[in-house]
Amino acid sequence: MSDIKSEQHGLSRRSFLGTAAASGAGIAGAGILGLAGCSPKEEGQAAASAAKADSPASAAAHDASVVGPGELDQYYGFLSGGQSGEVRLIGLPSMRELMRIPVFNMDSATGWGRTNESLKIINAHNTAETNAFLKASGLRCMPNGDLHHPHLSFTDGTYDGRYAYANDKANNRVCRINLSIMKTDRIIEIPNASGIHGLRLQRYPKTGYVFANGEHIKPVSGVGSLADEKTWNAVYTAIDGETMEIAWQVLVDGNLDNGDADYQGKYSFATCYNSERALTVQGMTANEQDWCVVFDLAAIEAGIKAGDFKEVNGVKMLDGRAEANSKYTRYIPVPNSPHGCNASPDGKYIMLNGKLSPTVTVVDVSKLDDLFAGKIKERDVVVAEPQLGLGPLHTAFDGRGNAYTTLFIDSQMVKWNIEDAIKAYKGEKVDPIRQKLDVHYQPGHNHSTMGETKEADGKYLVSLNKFSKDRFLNAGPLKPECDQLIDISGDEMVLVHDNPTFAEPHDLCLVAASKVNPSKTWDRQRDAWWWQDAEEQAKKDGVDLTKAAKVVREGNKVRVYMTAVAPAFSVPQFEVNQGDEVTVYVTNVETIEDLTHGFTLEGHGIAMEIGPQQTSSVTFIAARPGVHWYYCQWFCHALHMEMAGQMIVKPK
Ligand code: CUK
Ligand code: CUA
Repeated sequence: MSDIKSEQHGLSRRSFLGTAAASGAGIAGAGILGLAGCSPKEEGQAAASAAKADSPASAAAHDASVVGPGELDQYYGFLSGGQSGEVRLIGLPSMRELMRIPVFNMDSATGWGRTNESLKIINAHNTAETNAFLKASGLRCMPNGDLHHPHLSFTDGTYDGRYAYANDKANNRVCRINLSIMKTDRIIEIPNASGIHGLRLQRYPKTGYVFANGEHIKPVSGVGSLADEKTWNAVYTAIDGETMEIAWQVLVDGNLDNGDADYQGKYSFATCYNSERALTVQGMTANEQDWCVVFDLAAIEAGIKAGDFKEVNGVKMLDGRAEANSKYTRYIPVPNSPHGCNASPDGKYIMLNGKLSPTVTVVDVSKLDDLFAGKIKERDVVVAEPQLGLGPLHTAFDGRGNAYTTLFIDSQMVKWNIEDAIKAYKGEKVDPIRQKLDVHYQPGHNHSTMGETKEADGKYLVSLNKFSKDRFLNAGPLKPECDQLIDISGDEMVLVHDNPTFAEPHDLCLVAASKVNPSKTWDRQRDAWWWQDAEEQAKKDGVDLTKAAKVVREGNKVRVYMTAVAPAFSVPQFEVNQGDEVTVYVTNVETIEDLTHGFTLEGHGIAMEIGPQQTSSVTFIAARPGVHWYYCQWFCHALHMEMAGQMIVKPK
């Protein structure tokens, strides 16, 4: 395995690093863990040669990513924020960050996780256990999340610009982002499953189902026993993308990792790295082969109709375990602890990335009917298994028959031809590998423009690298990640740009700009659901939110209604008693774009965004006697500093 060389640079630091990593590893194939086997001296030498090797190519092609002042990008990128819990919107090819969309985090700028409107969305579908936990902990909402996989809704195999969905591995949640306002509009917690990780969508006829993999095995109510981990299971979940209700769950064996769905609307897939059902690294990596679980969607729907399920914590759960010999699932053996799972844009193949095996396993989707009918065996659906390099994690496509796989240990992108890989598997003497390109360093996901749709256009590929090491000015012990842009429009991949990113992009979607059309301001009619509670309360108080300047007292509850028009709040001062429960409603009545106001109340942990035509509200206890200024925290006018007021809190 260690003789795979970089075609571009001969035996560069990558093969060197890969060799060191592989030989430093104690257990077979666990070279990923062996990265620590690379000494600082080796890293330094290697880095110097890498910088030299790359400079001609990057300099020559640098222009390709320059989008001048005032010019617009051609693609949106929906980038995961990993353990930052947010989604980031970037532009391609400039790789400029356009926006951050808070989801599973709390956000100081917009008040996400603090405003009444955001808390309602965040907490609306918590399980009873989570609500009890929040209460016991004195938390308003889960303050963190680990967002890996943002993906956009489909109609007929391509993006329809309606929604994005993403997972939270840390707190077992799935979100939906409404692309017209670029805000999270639903968050649901998934019961029964643990470690919601892989997330992909039904492509055909539309989304449809949102498929979410439960990564961690645990005792599932009514099936597993705490005392015996061999009875623990993972749970695969299908969510209705329109209602955001859980349609069904399937009980499966082994830790589910990543997933995808076909282009025909018949099957979905999930890789598994722990067929051993072990709880330790040694145990999980013991087998030479793990598997990919295939789900037969029509069979599952028929099973639900026929009542072949158990209701577990309010969810319909079918039995798809390996030993159950279920009609709902098949387990395809795949070497070795496979990770990424990617459908090719021609709709023909599913790529299963070997991670601890240097191979990608290619499954022919057209053979799955026969597999489920019992006419062929599991491995008969495999039509290629090219050996590509060390640590294949994820694969992207150019729509011209080529695949691009990230090699984590080799720190490379490998371009290979799918049909040649199939010929080689049949025994023909062809080499499917077209090119290997160094990336910096240790790539995880990659994604090509429109590459997970039938409209894959083969223009750009982004490599999301886990380590930046020496690539940027040292930022301290915690280094940024490194996102790299690769031009794939020609015969050769060319690295054109890289930039640092904060913790920690896993995945992204690259969408033609024409597919997404966000609004320029909020729409009081269309978006009324956002401030529905405020509207109802205002009606009871005889207040029109868009004209309000009113303080309403009801016992120890105080409601303050105001508008924001540059450069003033309609209520410049209000008075409450210490201990009152105060709700402030602010409506921004500006009609022009980019005139966002804010409301920050000093000393109360409160700040919120109020976009043009939006209403935002926040509730708090006036526990601190004295004078507390509130001010607009979005620079909106020459008199922005003067856009302020005072809350007077009279002591008890
Ligand atoms: S996983 Cu991160 S590199 Cu969560 Cu998609 Cu593969
Ligand atoms: Cu309104 Cu600053």
